[in-house]
Amino acid sequence: MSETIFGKIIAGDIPADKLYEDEHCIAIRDINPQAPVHVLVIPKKAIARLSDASADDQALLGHLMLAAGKIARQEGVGDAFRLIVNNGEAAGQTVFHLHLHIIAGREFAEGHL
Ligand code: DGP
Repeated sequence: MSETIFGKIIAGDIPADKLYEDEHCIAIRDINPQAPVHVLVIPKKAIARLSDASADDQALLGHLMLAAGKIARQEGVGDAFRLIVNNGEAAGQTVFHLHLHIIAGREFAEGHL
C-alpha cells in the first residue's frame, strides 16, 4: 500500500498538531475542522479502510474507540462527542489510512448526522 499523508505524519516527516500518542495510535487536529473540536484518531498500523480490517485488528479497533473517549475528555467535551468513520470514496473518505473523526463542541440535532 502506498503511504498516505497520515503515514508521513506518523513517521514524523510532516508536522501535525499532535494531541495524543501511544503505542498504537496518534491523535491530531483536523486541518479542515467541521466543529470547534475536530480530532482524528489514527492507528499507527496502515489499514486503508475500516472494511479492510480483519479479525486480527479487533483489539486495535477497540483501542481506537477507547482512546477516542480519553481524548474527548482531555479536550474538555465530556460525554458530548460524535465519532465518525468514512469508509470508502463514495462515503467521503479522502485519506486511505483508517481514522476516526471525533467531532464535538457544537449542537447536534437529535437523530441527524
Ligand atoms: P476523510 O474524509 O474521512 O478521509 O477525512 C480526512 C481528513 O483528514 C479531512 O477531514 C482533512 C484531514 N486532513 C487531510 N490532510 C491533512 C493533513 O495534512 N493534516 C491534518 N491535520 N489533517 C488532514
